[in-house]
Amino acid sequence: MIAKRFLLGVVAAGLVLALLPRSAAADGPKGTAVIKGKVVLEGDPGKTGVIPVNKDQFCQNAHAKTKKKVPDQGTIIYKGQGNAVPYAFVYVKNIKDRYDPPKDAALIDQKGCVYYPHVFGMVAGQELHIKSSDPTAHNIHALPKKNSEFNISQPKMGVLQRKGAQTFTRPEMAIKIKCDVHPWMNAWCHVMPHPFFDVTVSHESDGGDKSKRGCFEIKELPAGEYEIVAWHEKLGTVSQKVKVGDGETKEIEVKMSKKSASAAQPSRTILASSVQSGDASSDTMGDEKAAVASE
Ligand SMILES: [Cu+2]
Repeated sequence: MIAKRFLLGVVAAGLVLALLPRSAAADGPKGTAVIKGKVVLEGDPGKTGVIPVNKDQFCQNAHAKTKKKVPDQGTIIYKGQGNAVPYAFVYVKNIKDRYDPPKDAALIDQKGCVYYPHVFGMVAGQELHIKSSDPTAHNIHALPKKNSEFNISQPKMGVLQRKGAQTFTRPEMAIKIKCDVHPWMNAWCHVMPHPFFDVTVSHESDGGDKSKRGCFEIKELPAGEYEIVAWHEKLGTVSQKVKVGDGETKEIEVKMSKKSASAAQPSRTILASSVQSGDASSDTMGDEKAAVASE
């Protein structure tokens, strides 16, 4: 009798365990492998585009102190640093496990009528907080295809963090984010099912380290053979296979070119009047020899 009760207890405990929500253990495996490297452009980068902030007095004033033209972030190539490509989204394609989103929210800021960061990644389900550092009106309009669209007006400075309101629940590449008040304001959000991605380092104004421009690093990978994909809004996507073992760091160079642009997302339109002739790059990037990957 006692043995029978014990057996029933074991069966019941097993049932409870089996019925526990899978989310309790949804986070996929992490490891100790690292894949890092640099994204570079092969070929002539052309000139850096300039955004027409002068079409709005507030936006113009916000940049008046620096007396520099405001670069179109998607056209910046660091010619003086081996044609380093900033704002490329680099990710691992063939990860089968699903991962829980991090508890910390991602943050996008509207500052001087420019989005920071210009390109970012999130894990599906992660919160997105939306900040405005500008005492002028913006609206932030996300245009996903697989997730819910949102369009929020932001008449004041501050951080919007309405729980659940700005979350992309499904993986989706290249969600365009724009401001309907200032048509040059654009950002790109990539929603991934896992955390194995990075954005190549950009200008210091967007949190970049000058010595690491164009570089990326994907950490905590389980050992394996992976397809590494790099996406850039003007240069399209390229991929390569990389095999990496436990505790190993593999360094790669990712080459993009105008040819790879044929598979690109639709390019942002830069108003012809906004692209200055002459050496806008040295104006915009200070000591940079930045130049544009022309369209
Ligand atoms: Cu705006």
